[in-house]
Amino acid sequence: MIQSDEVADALRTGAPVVALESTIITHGMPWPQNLDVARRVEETVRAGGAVPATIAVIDGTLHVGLTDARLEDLAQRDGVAKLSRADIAACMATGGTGATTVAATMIGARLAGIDIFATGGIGGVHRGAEDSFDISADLRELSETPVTVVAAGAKAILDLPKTWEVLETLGVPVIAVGQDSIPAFWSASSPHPAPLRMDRASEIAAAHVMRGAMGLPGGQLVANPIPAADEIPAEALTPVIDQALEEAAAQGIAAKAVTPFLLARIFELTEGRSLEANIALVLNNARLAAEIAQEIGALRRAGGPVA
Ligand code: PSU
Ligand code: MN
Repeated sequence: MIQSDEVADALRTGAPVVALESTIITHGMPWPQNLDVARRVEETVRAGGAVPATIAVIDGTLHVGLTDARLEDLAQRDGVAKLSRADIAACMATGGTGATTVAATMIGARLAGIDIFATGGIGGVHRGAEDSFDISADLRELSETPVTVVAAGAKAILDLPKTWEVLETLGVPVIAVGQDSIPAFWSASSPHPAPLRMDRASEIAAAHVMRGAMGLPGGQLVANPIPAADEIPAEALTPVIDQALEEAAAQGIAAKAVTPFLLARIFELTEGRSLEANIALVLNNARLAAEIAQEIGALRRAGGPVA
């Protein structure tokens, strides 16, 4: 593993660090906005008083914290693999280059000793999963790897009720921030009541440290609503999502190609509007994650929340 100097220094001194995924850059957003967003997310983490650690596998080496040159190269390179739990070790063993999904970023963060990670949305149970069995490895990772993930919920391309049921079955805390429903990515609220609600970063940090102290495996999903000004109403997106899903089915898109295909089609069909909202919510998540990282650091210095 190669850590950037900045990340290595922060981890050695106990300064706050926020992990960031790279699949959102390579498979989640189009060039060149992807590079711009990746840089802005890193700046936002810094402005929040934490060190950003974007994670990726480059030529067989796991990088935790990318130089700007590596970030730029990754953002425009063709043929970068999409790595989840199933393929990250194989990619490293064979000298490959790949971007990390939520699951693989959690694995990288844990290896480096990073507690918290910010992204846009997690993978989940796909619509029609009762036939396709397509359930993202992100869900199981959340139940196994002790990293707190800040996201704006999950996209409506998924079957959201089934996604939340699976997380409950797996014992993953789903914490809505400052509201009683689970946010639905482009929309701040949803009809799904949140299993847990917290209004302060310090509470989320305390719950994270408490889980660690109890030896509970797995992380927490912090579901942070998109800022109201950036929301897209669900009614506006429903026909677009339905069209993208129909096209995916007609073209036989399957397995790990499904999520990138749907995201790309929705960006095209909304003429970039979905991307603007996506950018706003990722930055909002980076801000909250930096705050939680600081609170976790303060609790660790004080000996944790257990008296
Ligand atoms: N959801 C988004 N944007 C993304 C992804 C999901 O709104 O970029 C990416 C993340 O990297 C996530 C992955 O971990 O897609 C899930 O892919 P799959 O459904 O194949 O597990
Ligand atoms: Mn899948």
